[in-house]
Amino acid sequence: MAPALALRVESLATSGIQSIPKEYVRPEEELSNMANVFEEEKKKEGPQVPTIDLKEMESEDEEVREKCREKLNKAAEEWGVMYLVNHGIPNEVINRLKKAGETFFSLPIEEKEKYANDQGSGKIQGYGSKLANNVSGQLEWEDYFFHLAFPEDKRDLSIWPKTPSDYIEVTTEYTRHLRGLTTKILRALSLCLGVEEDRLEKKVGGMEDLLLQLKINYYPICPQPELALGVEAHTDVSLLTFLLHNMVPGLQLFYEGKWVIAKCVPNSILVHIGDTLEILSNGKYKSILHRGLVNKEKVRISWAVFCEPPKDKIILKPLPELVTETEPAKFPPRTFAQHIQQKIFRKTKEGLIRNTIQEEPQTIEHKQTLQEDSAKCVPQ
Ligand SMILES: O=C(O)CCC(=O)C(=O)O
Ligand SMILES: [Fe+2]
Repeated sequence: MAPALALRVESLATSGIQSIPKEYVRPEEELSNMANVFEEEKKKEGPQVPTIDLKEMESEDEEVREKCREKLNKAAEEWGVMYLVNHGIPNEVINRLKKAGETFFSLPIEEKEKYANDQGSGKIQGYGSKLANNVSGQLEWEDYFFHLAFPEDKRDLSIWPKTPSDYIEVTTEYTRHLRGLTTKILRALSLCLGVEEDRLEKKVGGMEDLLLQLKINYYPICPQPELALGVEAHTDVSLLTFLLHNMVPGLQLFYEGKWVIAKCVPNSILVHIGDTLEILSNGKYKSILHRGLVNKEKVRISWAVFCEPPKDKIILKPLPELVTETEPAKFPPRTFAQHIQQKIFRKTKEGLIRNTIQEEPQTIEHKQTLQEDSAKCVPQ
């Protein structure tokens, strides 16, 4: 069967259309708080995503380190997302990584198509756009490039961009730094949870099995940003997600019942607690709902690195040390693949209900195809 052809959002955006095709128009209930991102970003009032200064984590003074861990713990409990500053990754490396992604996306679409993924046949790495799932037909205003970046022996460098010529070198350098930072954060969070310092790192597979997957999100200019979403509301399935962007605002976090825009904090990396960590921590840490807005003026690019446990090798469930009689396990055991599958299944069901399609026979059919599909989906 020929691969399903995805329409690139970039080609739509540059075609001169004044209104967006109906597949990109979000349903009424999603259209709240989609005000102008640039004005929102300037506002001083309202809740602000916490900032963790990692220099304090390295202090010689145990009291300073302890205070920093307390802040990290609070941020992970209350928000499930935070900015990391003084994270130790050289600015020069980050700037080169961004430049490489921008250069790739500035190539003509025909050039990028040479790297197109084929989601239907399970080839999920490469250049892509969301395919309409047949439930709601709903699409997102973004194209992306997705590939595994760590461990290095699991990478398929043949599908990485060849332009710019330093793409592999700078991405490798960034991911090595990020892998070190992942260990640092996992050690601190383990201590915050009151378990052995290397508990989380070992639980999720350590250096050999914990995967870092890079997704460069490319959000073209949108003629009707008040009707579209770059990325629809979701929580990340990962353990942690690290996020950089080109300083164009767009990320919104659902905090205390309201959408809050993430400020552009220079030299910071934003980190999300994902579902995997929410499960391991028995719900102490939250995987926050978030989405990506688009705008009329500037292309937005973000670099998300998802730290994920292997798909089938590890059973995810609350760490036994955190389960007590008064705090029973809040999540039944599952593999990472099963977790993704259950999530897609729930979403499909919601879509079916929304579209008032007869539920029973369709649901069973979808469940079957989704079981096959769960291993082949590009995370958000
Ligand atoms: O672009 C962003 O800021 C968010 C992207 C995101 O949530 C994702 O890729 O999972
Ligand atoms: Fe996300």
